[in-house]
Amino acid sequence: MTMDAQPQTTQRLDQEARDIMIRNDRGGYSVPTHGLYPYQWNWDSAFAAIGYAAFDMDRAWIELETLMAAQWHDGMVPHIVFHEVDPGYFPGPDIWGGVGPVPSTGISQPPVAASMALRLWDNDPEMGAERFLPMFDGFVRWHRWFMDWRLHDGAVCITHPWESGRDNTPDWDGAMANLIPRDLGEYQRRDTGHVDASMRPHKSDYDRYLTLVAIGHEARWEQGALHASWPFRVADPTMTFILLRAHRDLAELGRRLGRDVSEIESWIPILEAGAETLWNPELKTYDVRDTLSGEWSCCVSNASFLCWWAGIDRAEMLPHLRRVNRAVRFGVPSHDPESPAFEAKRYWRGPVWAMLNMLIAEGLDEFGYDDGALLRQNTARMIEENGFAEYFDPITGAPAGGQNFTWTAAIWLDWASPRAREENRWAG
Ligand code: 2M8
Repeated sequence: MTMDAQPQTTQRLDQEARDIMIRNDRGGYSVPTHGLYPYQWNWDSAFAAIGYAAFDMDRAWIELETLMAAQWHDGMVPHIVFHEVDPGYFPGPDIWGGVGPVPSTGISQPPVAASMALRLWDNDPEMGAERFLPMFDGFVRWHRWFMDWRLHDGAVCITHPWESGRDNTPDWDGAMANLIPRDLGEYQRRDTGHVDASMRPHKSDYDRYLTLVAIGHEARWEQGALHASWPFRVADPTMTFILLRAHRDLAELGRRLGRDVSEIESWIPILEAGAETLWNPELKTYDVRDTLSGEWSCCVSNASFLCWWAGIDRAEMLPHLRRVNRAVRFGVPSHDPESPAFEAKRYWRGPVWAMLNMLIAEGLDEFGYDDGALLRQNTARMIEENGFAEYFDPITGAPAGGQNFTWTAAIWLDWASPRAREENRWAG
């Protein structure tokens, strides 16, 4: 772990991060990066909002408002909003057949948005009530949609690897192997035209991703019809911990607005109990469980360490965190470096993701562990040395995936930059 950067370095990187955000701004929404991801992604936007908050508060709120404007009639807020069709990304709106008010995908993504909205309000006490009030009911309906359609024994499930945001993590290798892909004929991926194939999921993964999309599209994404027969349903710590925290934060937002938050508060103990069903007693970690086969994944991932963010401090987790971080130069690796499935550069099978580091570190801060401050410094150093990549090789720090990435820039501006730590009351 290292000392904070020199002030000139900080200033230069703050400017670079702002420039990236401005370049990725498409007017009302941000793309994660030019080329590879030309649309609005749900959790990317939530992180983008806190990045904008460092220099343009109005633009920060607009990011969330645009996202919520894509909310479906049933309450779901989609994982991608296809504002303008771009042939550079596959699968696009025609393949998804979303039925919302704006072309979109038919699944959601980790609901960090309420937590980021609370952060915006803290940063903007004068306008917080005015900007959040019109969105409050939409947020409640979205959170309720998860409670209605995604619970298994109180833990939150994903119905597509893309729903968790951790697309190709080894956590669902077992569930993916059990999913029989359809014969999809020829299709052309676009991601490997932007980024080296060694950093991306395999074709066998894409066959399954697209099979699930085809099933949902055929059923017009009607949850009642899909629920019983859906062939991929995995209880996931990412979703469970992030939604649990988001319920707490949404309840706080509702209280500030003088709204009745009893329904939101009633969801909290359900997810607290659900989180404990993700405790793998043999591995002694929070783990993924395939609800169809009942099998554990037996993986320690960066999502396992979101427990503190959710308000849960389990004694066994800190030694795991220290162990995986000792094995790499830059923590937190997305998969256990001691596992044979670990791949340092392949997307969610090993690389470090700055925005998950922020959530993990802030959870640690809240429980008074120094590990949070150390992780912030370590993440700052990773970005100083390697730029604003989509993700990073944890062993060397080498930038991987897309470059000039919105969420890495946003995380720098809001949290990792030494300036942010001084300015923001939440920073450790
Ligand atoms: C990645 O996922 C998309 C599909 O949603 C893709 O690979 O095409 C993931 O890292 C996801 O978490 C992220 O939101 C998205 C955009 O940054 O890219």
